[in-house]
Amino acid sequence: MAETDMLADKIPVCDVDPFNKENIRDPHGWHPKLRDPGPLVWMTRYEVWGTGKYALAKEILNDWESFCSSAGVGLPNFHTEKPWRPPSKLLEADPPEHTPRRAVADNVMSHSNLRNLRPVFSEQSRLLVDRLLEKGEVDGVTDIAQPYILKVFPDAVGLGADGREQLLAYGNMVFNAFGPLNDIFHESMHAAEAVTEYIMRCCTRSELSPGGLGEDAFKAADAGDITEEEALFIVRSMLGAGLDTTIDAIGNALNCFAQNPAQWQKLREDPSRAGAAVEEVLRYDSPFQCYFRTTTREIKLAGQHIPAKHKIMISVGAANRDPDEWEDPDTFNIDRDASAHLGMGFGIHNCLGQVMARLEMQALFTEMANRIERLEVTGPAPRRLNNTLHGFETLPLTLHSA
Ligand code: OVM
Repeated sequence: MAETDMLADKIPVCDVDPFNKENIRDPHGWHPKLRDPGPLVWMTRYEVWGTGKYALAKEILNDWESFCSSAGVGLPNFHTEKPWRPPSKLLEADPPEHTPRRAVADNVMSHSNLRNLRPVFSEQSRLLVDRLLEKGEVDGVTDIAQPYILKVFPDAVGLGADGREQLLAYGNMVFNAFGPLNDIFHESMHAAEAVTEYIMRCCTRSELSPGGLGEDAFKAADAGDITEEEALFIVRSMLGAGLDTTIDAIGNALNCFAQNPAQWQKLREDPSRAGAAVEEVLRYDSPFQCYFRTTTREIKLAGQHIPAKHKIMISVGAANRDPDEWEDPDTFNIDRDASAHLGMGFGIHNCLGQVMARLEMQALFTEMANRIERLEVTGPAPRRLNNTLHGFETLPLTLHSA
């Protein structure tokens, strides 16, 4: 950008660093500085565009021809920077290549293909709550969210029991790599080689147990719908996207309910509200806070002329609390219809695992609501330091049995 354009005061700017530790810990604290100057702002720290407005975020996500994913959906621009791993064939791809892969992955992760998992998740939730109530004093991340997801999700995909903790290290790397190459990113890449080797092994056909979702992806390759390599990458996408996201969502949900006891009581009175409650958590405290698109051509957007190959940061965390879209956006209220939130994206790249994620969370919160009278945060709950995920490192809780 020519500096004179900026000085002309025509382009609203935001000089916040979304990826410094303070702003990562408290994204809602700086979001007004993203939303208020204008729908589309120039982010001086990284020289990218940005939006925290709901309507504009949706418009961008809906127009994959103008705003592509193949240049990466993080801050690194694949036009000029080498991706840290072979790009995802789903997330970091555009039509037409994206289309058949996504169709297969959608089938694998569809309601009908996952229908047998609901009772499995309910049973695992029951066993987990048994253990939690025996202890009473627990950690929402390390005793609830992590063990639950590390059990049910890899089981569903068909992974072996050994080495699963490496899935967390991998997720941490993947979601850090959507941000800048800062200290947070570098620290998470510490064990990259061993973790990547584990992940790639998990994605091979022979490692995946029969009857799992991983095998389903390879069946589609057998049927000729996608290539063998594409099937492997679909499994890799599941392993990158399927753990940290839901773990952070569960931790955020537990915190929301602990801080808002009246909302927990509402859920207890009618556990069938678990579905609506999950949507409100995803709106109010979105786990995947921000990602990017890249312009494919020169384009006029929100009154600004944007050259081709420019990055635009889309802060769904900010959009999900945009006062132009939501009434009392900073209030956590499970009675509202939050279903139009952008916490699971929008458009052709919207969350592939959304059926699974909802089943997991609804099963857990239904079981907890039936058996837990009250939850209380009993100590410091440090936020997790990740460039794009918003969750807790730990969340000490007292659970009061019903
Ligand atoms: C992928 C991938 C990894 C992480 C997240 C994600 C939110 C996708 O490898 O396709 O979507």
